[in-house]
Amino acid sequence: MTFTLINALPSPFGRKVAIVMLEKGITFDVRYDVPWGDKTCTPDYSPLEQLPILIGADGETVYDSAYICDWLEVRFPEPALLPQDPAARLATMKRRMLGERLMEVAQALIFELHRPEPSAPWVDRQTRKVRGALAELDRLYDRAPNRAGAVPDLGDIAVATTLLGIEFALTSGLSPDVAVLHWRGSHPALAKAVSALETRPSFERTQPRMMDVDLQATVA
Ligand SMILES: N[C@@H](CCC(=O)N[C@@H](CS)C(=O)NCC(=O)O)C(=O)O
Repeated sequence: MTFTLINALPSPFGRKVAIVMLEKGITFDVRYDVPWGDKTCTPDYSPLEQLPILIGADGETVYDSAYICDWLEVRFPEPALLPQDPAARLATMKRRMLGERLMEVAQALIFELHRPEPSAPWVDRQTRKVRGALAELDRLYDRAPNRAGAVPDLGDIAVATTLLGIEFALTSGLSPDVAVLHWRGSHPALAKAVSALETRPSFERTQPRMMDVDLQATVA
């Protein structure tokens, strides 16, 4: 059975799904799309008009990266990316939730900074959330240092794709250079966990790349 993943080259949400599929050994084709563009195909498959979207050979469509990962875990349970033990499972789900929410607030901050007149209170609010989520995740990884050497679970994959997505946004110029987004130098436990994952084939094969996206035009 072959899947098609509708994705965007720089998307951390799409990368997370691609990594989960590679870790589970699921074969898939990729179709690239720009969801903000006039020619986007996302409305044909998702009422939320966002990618990633997974299309099965039977035409079933699955959307929203978190739900796609859950769907894959149910349909393809091996290798398991969520632990069975209840405490470990909840810890994984917490890291995953923080990783996913962090990407959303970082994205909201970046979008706001692209506006002609960013709202200072809104920027402050998103900045506090980014700072808080990074500090909490660093604390969680510091308390569980063995995560850095373990086979990644859904929490690790969500956290790492978010952090690497933020880093890519900075280095590619998608994001203005704001201090709070430079997580690597200031969060040693996160830096260690991400370094251990970056060299895995699933991460190497899904490195983010630039696409022709004009965020300023989109948000202005
Ligand atoms: N919660 C969604 C967020 C996905 C998301 O923000 N995707 C972006 C591309 S990276 C998108 O499609 N944006 C278009 C829009 O929000 O209208 C998920 O996890 O799948």
